[in-house]
Amino acid sequence: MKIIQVKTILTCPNQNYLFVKILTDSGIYGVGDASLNGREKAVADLIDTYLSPLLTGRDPEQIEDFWQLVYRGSYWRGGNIIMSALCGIDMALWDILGKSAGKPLYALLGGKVRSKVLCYSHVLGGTQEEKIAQAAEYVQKHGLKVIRLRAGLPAANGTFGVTQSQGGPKTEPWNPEQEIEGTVEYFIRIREAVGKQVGIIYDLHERFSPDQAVRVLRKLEGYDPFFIEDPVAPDCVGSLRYVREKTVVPLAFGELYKSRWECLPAITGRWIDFLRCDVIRVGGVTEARKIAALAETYDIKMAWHGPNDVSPITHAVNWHLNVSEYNFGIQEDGATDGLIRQVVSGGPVYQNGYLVMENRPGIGCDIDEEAAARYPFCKAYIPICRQEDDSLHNW
Ligand code: CS2
Ligand code: MG
Repeated sequence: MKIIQVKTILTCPNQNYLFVKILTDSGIYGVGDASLNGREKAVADLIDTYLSPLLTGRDPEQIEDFWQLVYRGSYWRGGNIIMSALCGIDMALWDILGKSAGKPLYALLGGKVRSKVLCYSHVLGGTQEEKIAQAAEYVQKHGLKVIRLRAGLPAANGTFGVTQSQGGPKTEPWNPEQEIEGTVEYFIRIREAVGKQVGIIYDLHERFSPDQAVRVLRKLEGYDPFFIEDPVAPDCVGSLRYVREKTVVPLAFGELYKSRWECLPAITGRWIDFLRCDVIRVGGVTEARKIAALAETYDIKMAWHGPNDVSPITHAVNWHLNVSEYNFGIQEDGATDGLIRQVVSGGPVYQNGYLVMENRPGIGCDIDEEAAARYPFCKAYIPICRQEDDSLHNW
């Protein structure tokens, strides 16, 4: 079998996505997700200009060799643009392998060790009262066992990108002292509303400095968080260790890591309980399974990043990893309903607190290219944060 064409598909069904479709001379094709919120075109150009010519004429089964060719062979290793491009291709190659073997991706990864995937969803709401009502409804009506709250403005419409082209990023305010108080009060109110049996995750979204994060975490210790996500930013590696040494709250980290080497200090130092890498950011299935194996070696559970800004293709890949990896923890289930469903079919489905998926060869998703063309790319930025003195802060 030989690769005859590599297509990039840039589309904006309410949110920009970048897909890769790899066609072979056997008629089998594979699909992958290379979306990088706010930088989609840069990734598409890398694939179209540099990577597609390297793929054409190759045997699609040589997945590891292609991964190494892009990672090491370009000399300039890694980074978000390269790894996202590599991921879109890597997913599509695994999809081809599964389809040609007539097996779902999880079977290629060693087979199922569980039948369904525990998941959590985001409490969005508007006012705090609305959020509390929404959390209670998630649990009582929809059977969610774990819910997720978030620091700052919630991931509501427009926060993640886009319904129309933007001239520049939207600015949100950030006041750390108010946020420390607000975070703790909000968590306690939600705990009272949903009861003791429900897991509560709080994504601090890299917003707090190490000392502020410790203040928040210590105050939350008595309220049993399932885990606290990204209490600090990843730039200063030692900050996570500083926080870890001062609290007993379970910690989750990793959505900004771009390789297994970046994960190493947190894994080997046991600074975290859940590793939350993003399959797209780390370069696809090939790297994801190595990262999961490394984490398993150190008794750390996986909680793959699954936000609203990745497509059902990535949610499906997460699902295949989750059912086949021993050290599964939980899966983030960012909403994938809405217009994207016109473009991508397949992917996991929510059922009473878990995600389930039909048995199909490969990843189990397909792209409707005509539907994608109906929603053209729309330039948009991730928002930014500014403090009261106008200084820029992590969003
Ligand atoms: C968030 C992400 O889901 C999460 O945990 O941190 O939604 C993140 O804000 C987005 O992926 C940014 O595009
Ligand atoms: Mg997060």
